[in-house]
Amino acid sequence: MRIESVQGDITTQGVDAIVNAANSSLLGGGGVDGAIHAAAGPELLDACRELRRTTLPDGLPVGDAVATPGFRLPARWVLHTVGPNRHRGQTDPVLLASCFARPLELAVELGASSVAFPAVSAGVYGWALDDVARIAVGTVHAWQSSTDPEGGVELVRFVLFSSAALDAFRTELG
Ligand code: AR6
Repeated sequence: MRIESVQGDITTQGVDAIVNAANSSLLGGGGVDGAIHAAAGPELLDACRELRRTTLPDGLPVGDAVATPGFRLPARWVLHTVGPNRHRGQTDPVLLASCFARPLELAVELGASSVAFPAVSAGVYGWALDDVARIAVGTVHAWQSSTDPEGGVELVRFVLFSSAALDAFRTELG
């Protein structure tokens, strides 16, 4: 499995699945969530509303993930996850690690072989970029060494909006 980092906009990535840094409501927001909904079109909000109506009436728990189609995005799937919000005292790194592990598990279930992640929780949810980079890269490395190298996810790409975020991830990736 290849792990890489690039600076850019996750909505334009030609990968099988992109990860959304959503909130528990799944009904949209600002940041990367707003950009993904804008690019995917209104069908994405409809799909999220349907999840709330059916399997997730109480919303998506912090650290979990759920898939929808990508609709008008180049990516076939959106894997919505909910990062811990430091401003609400959610400081457990295990919760943030889960935001990188759960989408990879979903990707395997869906047959998605390339996955792009943003810096989940590094924006509105207030985690330091260095902490997010360390936890994200550590989680993907651990996941890589615990899974079958044949088949499954072949590419993980961290897509960072700022050069500061790119630097933080590049430092961790070595
Ligand atoms: N592509 C890649 N990265 C982006 C993009 C983009 N188009 N836009 C922003 N980022 P945030 P969070 C970066 O705030 O901290 C929403 O309102 C951004 O610079 O999007 O998990 C949700 O609905 C930052 O480094 O997510 C939730 O309520 C990173 O993505 C809440 O924000 C994450 O910033 C989630 O907060």
